[in-house]
Amino acid sequence: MKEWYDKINETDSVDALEEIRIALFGKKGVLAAQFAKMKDVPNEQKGAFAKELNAHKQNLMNEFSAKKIVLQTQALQEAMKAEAIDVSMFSTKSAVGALHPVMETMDRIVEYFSSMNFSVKTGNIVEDDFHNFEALNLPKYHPARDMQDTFYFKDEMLLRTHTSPVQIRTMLENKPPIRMIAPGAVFRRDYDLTHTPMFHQVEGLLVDKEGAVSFANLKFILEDFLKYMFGDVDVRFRPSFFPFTEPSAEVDISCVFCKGEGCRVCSHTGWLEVLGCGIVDSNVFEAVEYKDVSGYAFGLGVERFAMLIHQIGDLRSLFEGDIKLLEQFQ
Ligand code: 2NL
Repeated sequence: MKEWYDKINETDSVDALEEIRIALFGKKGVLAAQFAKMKDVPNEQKGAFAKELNAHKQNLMNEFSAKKIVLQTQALQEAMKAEAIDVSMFSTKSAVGALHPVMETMDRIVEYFSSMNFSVKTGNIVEDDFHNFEALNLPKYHPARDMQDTFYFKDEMLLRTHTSPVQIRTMLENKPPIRMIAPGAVFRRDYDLTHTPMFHQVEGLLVDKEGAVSFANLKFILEDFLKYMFGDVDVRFRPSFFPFTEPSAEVDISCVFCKGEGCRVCSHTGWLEVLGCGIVDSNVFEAVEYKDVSGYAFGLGVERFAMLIHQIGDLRSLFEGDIKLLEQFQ
């Protein structure tokens, strides 16, 4: 019997202990075999034999139970250690959020004009024909509408092709003077290297008394603005045409890639077109019933600004949600 105490004590796993239990206490186990010997023991010794065997049985069962608790506790602790989750541990690669380069650029544009006392207005993305076209001197069937062909709903409703309807609504709801910008998403039926069907615009409008607003005022603020955005660049104005301004101009900056030397990006001209502007056409003021006023207006594409600031080659990459591109602007 003695060796079974040692066996129990030396066991180091729950499984091995279970094998001992079967070998010792099982139906065909060691104890059962000892009790079976009772019938061969002379009668006068049976009492002492049974007493000793029962004592062993009781002691072995106590040893077994104690060992079982020790081994089970040990196994549980090891399992808990192995499966433990350290909730205080965090990945060193946790991502840092950042504004999309288009939004960051838009914020910077808004910041400049806010500092110049322009108020910031937003409006509807789904507009009607009057506010998007008619009031802006773009009558139905006017060929200039082709340039801005867009997405139509029923009943002359459409996705706005510029943020100008915000200015029209602001003029209809307020008396002059007006000094505002309208940032936001606009839609056109275009898709290539430099055009996406949705892009962002900031348009500006300033209206005051007749004779109070000159092209010189417009020229000053746009030059100052472009130097704020692009640093020490040259700025030039070229005559152009927009239906809603007369006279109109396109504004170029000296190429930010080659400093005006001539390169692929500026088509070897040394200049990059960044803005359209002009003196508000009298037909626009007529449409909103403004009398004896003068004003200037301008419009720009935010994606184009973001591309030039961050030197991004393909406009479409700004809309692909590619984390590798976006991470570069954190
Ligand atoms: C461009 C050119 C421009 C305007 C937008 C405007 C708005 C009103 C009245 C008159 Cl309510 N003009 N906006 C004027 C000139 C140019 O945008 O190239 N945009 C991306």
